[in-house]
Amino acid sequence: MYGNLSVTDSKPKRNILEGEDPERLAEFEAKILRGEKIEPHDWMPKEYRRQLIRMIEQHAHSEIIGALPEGTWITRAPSFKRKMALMAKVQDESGHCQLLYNAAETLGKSREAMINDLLIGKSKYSNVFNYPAKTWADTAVIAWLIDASAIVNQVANSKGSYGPYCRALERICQEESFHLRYGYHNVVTLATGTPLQREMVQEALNRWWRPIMHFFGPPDTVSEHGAILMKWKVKMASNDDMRQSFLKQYLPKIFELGLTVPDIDLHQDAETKQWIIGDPDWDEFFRVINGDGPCNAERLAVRRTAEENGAWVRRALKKNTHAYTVPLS
Ligand code: BYC
Repeated sequence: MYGNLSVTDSKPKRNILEGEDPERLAEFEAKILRGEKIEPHDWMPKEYRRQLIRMIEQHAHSEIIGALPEGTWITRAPSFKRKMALMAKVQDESGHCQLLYNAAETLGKSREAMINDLLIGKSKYSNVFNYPAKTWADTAVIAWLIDASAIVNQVANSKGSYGPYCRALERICQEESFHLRYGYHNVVTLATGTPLQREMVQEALNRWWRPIMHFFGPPDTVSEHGAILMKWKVKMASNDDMRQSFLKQYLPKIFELGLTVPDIDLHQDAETKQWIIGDPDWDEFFRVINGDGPCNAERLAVRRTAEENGAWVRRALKKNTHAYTVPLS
């Protein structure tokens, strides 16, 4: 199903639970099994903390960088109504990153350290935001299908084990559902518009299809972290299962609009009804997430400039915090 992609067994596996107290570990795992939430002051294994920081931090970076491809279209939106809606969406995405950085901070990594790791290229963020939004139709496809992908993933994970992350995801998903409706409305408008508008939206879908397949992460046979994250209910389904859930929900809607996807091997298994996709070029996925995508350098450069331009505001806020602690008489 995925070309020649396979797990490499050459790396020796480290014991991720080395040094953990077996009794506390058993108690922690039993709590998760009972469906209870883990809160910041509860005991947790080091690996649970490390994995959560990695995943929530990547998610926060994805939101802040994710505002950029659509953000470039605010000034070029085709009507005042569309401009207002797009501005609200971009603002929401920036709000999501605040919620997520807050959730990650409860695990002990400071926001400054997270931002720094993003800016020096140490931390990852979602592959999809390293591609350009070439036309207005690209923003429509992003808002519909990338937000739909995010909802599939985040609604499931909001039922997970870490309290602060789950609560942030619940709020985020409510806003993403508005984004999805907005994106779908845009896509329908273009798909039922002039032949040129139809062509534009089909081209945008062709450009975004493979990155969207990559969005859910590499196949389960290759996913490094999936097994432990699912055991500890951080991820509520595997990458392939999330991808399948998206395909089942959204392929019929795409076809209903008379649009196609650029995958000649795509078919539905007659017995299982599972969608089987062709190889979406996993080499490209790994190149992009490791820094060599069409827009990686540009995206980080924009964030670095924003960080530098905002430094004086953060300095001023820090100074004023002291002023506010002095009681007014
Ligand atoms: N992009 O072991 P695996 C949004 C990395 S933003 C980049 O399967 P895991 C929106 C992975 O990190 C929402 N990297 O990983 C915003 C790992 O590398 P490291 C974004 C990826 O964690 C604005 C390696 O590949 N969503 O919706 O078990 C506007 C091996 O992977 C990707 C989230 O962040 C990727 N797509 O599963 C519009 C959801 N996939 O860390 C919309 C939260 C994998 O070892 N995250 N990698 O160096 C997750 O659910 C999981 O982390 C993933 C990956 C499913 C993404």
